[in-house]
Amino acid sequence: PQTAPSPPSASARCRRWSGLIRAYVALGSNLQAPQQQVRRAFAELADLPDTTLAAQSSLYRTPPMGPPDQPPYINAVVALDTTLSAVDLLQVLLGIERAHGRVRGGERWGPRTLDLDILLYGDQRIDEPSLTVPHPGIADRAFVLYPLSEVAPDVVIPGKGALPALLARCPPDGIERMAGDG
Ligand code: A4P
Ligand code: MG
Repeated sequence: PQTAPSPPSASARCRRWSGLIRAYVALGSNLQAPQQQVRRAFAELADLPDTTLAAQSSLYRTPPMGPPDQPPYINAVVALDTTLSAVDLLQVLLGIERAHGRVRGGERWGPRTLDLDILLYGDQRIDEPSLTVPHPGIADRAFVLYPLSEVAPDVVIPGKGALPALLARCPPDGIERMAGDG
């Protein structure tokens, strides 16, 4: 007797080519000339294969979340149009972090030269050991929501709601949009 083919695993589904996807990536840096780290990362993201940099936010100076004895962060968000799968996008982002001398293994939420997090990948929800999308912290972090609102004011975050409602619940505590970047 014939058996039905088993459905693809979550991992296989997320690796499958799925056409052009709008993804949003958060950038953060608070070590070694953070503004330059973020500006350099904009250029590197614009050069990624199979990917177009569709929009970039201003830079924001933000108070550190986590251990308070670390420098302020520079944060920003970009919109990417990509045919890379979510896991391939994560791999190229980790490569850019490594090229910026990112060292892992310090304290939780400790300082870093460059952090690149996938906030959204289309309207997909991904729950794998190495990748959670939407990014789990997205809805509570002013340093993510405010720059995101510059590039995607009305975006809907799967499982969390529309951005304007999330912004209304998240005061812009101490974050400062820097003039002249964008
Ligand atoms: N990973 C899972 N999901 C994702 C995703 N959506 N995007 C995995 C990117 N990576 C994802 O990441 C560890 C692993 O998470 C990756 O290898 C990937 O497989 P990591 O970058 O080494 O860990 P992390 O970023 O240090 O940890 P965590 O807890 O995610 O930290 P956050 O949430 O990124 O916070 N304060 C301000 N003002 N601004 C900041 O940007 N950032 C942090 C770090 C702390 N305080 C901050 C800021
Ligand atoms: Mg990260």
